[in-house]
Amino acid sequence: MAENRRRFLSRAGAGAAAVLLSGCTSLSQRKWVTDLLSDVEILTRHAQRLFAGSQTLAPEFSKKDIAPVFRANGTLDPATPDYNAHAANGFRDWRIEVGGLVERPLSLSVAELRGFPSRTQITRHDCVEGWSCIGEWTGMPLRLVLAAAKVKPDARYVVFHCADNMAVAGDTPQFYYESLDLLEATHPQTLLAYELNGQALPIEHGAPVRLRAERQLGYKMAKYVRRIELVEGFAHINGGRGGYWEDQGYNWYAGI
Ligand SMILES: Nc1nc2c(c(=O)[nH]1)N[C@H]1C(S)=C(S)[C@@H](COP(=O)(O)O)O[C@H]1N2
Ligand SMILES: [Mo]
Repeated sequence: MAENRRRFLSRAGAGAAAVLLSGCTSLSQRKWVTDLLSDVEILTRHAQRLFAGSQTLAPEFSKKDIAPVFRANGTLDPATPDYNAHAANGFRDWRIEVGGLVERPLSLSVAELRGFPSRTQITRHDCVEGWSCIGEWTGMPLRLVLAAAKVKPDARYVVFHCADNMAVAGDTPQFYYESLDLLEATHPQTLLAYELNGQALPIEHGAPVRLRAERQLGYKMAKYVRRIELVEGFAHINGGRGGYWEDQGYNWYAGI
């Protein structure tokens, strides 16, 4: 019974999000629509957390369910001179900076990430554009990174800054970014992933390291992570809504 209700709620939530988000490029220009979306979002978040519990795991699948080709979406190659140089060097010198509201700022290479305990999970990726794909991800649980950095008590969100510039050539650079609250960031299935299906992460999927947050829609899962920043709020970052797509009108809370 509880299980049925949970399934119903998560489907209803995903359905509502999909309906509200379709065609949101033009709708989101209107302020009343985004205000309404954020009210609905708060209700959805509260309802889901009330019924689903804070640490419920997203479903995991078996090897036979893995898609032969994992679909790629959004940026497929950041292709900046800096990124190209790192790629040519097998990302040996790539470092992820962890800073902001932490007692111990970190700078982690991919080799160092691989030295921590890892988690491997076969999960389904759901994109708001209406496709899903099952793949096997391996990475370092983000909660271990946060524990190593010693998050300060006033931190509430984790912001992921990426290496891909979303602005058209000639415009002010606008790098992809995303954010999670600490509940989602410390969830056991939230990883800094460096492998897909047992291979080093390919460039189109976010090499060398991308976020996996398995209870969230695809756009939350930042690829090409360069910097992780602990903050009290994100109003001061770019458009102020906590992510590149959120700044264009998507919901900040993308729970499924
Ligand atoms: N840095 C960055 N991260 C990103 C995107 C992007 O364009 N840039 N696209 C997002 C979207 S909408 C989806 S569905 C997934 C796609 O991940 P994939 O290419 O591994 O399928 O990455 C997300 N993370
Ligand atoms: Mo997506």
